[in-house]
Amino acid sequence: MQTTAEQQWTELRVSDDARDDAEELRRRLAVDGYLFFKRLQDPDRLRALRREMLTVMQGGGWLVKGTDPMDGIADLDARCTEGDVEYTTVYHEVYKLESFHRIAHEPEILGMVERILGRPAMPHPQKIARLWFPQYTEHTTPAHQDFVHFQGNFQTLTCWAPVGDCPRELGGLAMLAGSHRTEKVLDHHFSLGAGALDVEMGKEERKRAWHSTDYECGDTLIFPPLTIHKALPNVTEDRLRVSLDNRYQAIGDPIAEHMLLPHLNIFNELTWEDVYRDWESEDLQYYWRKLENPVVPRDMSYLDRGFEEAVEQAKAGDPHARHYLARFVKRDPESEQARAAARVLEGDD
Ligand SMILES: O=C(O)CCC(=O)C(=O)O
Ligand SMILES: [Fe+2]
Repeated sequence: MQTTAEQQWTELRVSDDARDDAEELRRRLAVDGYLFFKRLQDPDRLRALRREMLTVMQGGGWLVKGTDPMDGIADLDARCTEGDVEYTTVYHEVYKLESFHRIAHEPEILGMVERILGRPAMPHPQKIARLWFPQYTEHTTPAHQDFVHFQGNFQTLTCWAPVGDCPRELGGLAMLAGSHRTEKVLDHHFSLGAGALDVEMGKEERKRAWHSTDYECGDTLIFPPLTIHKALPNVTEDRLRVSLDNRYQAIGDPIAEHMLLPHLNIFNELTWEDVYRDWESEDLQYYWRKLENPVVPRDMSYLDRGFEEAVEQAKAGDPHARHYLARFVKRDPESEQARAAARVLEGDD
């Protein structure tokens, strides 16, 4: 058992010994609710991507001027997170990198997913990076099940990997081992942290142990959409945490419509055309259009309920809820939710 000021956790179980054994991989996934591999992905390729991503972030003013982008030394005055206009602006520049999309298609990761699923698979078009500032811990990703965000089907797998080393203080992912065994989507509630939804843990969940590790570049976690997980807080003095969490599904299974769009495009309508503008090759552009996956509508009820809770909490003066609502107003003042948020923040409601 490892202890930091805020967390207690057990080391993640490493499944390197079972890499080629599909049956054993599925058995472990059924027990633990995750699979963890050391250096499943090529660390050099991830380091090259790290340089590219952080160079864009430096250009966007997120890193201390004159520092090596590889060090990821954040300018604390630039702190922002998902939902903030300032975050989307720089994030979407990172999002245009061809290499950031391509890395999700490498055989080392896609092959592993196919072995686990036992079917041909594809990465979701919506790739995701997390660019998490230090000294900003109230925005840490709370405990949740991915299904509330990504939906589609229950076989989808999330693959989380840091882009660079990610020791505990940088705030890597922690898994609630075995928590997928509840076999249902649990209630989630408003939280300020990334994703804005915090799972309501039942008696069974509270008995379970958190598993995490000091991640090294290339290490990869794979888990299904009901496993509860969260990020540890980035308690470093000045380092950005950079990670990928891409999703994979068997070809032919349903996919939720928003997973066909660029991540966070609801905030500024970034299109695939925008993303592809400077790409050198076309093979990964619109690749999913050649594959048959039934598209199902996005279920907004989880986030809508969180919004309603934030409204109630903001009325009672909760600073996190007020901060959350203020983002809606800043982002798109004419939207229905922004108007409701403004009324609450101005005290007219
Ligand atoms: O990296 C994070 O903070 C959150 C990632 C996450 O929740 C996921 O990979 O599903
Ligand atoms: Fe997640």
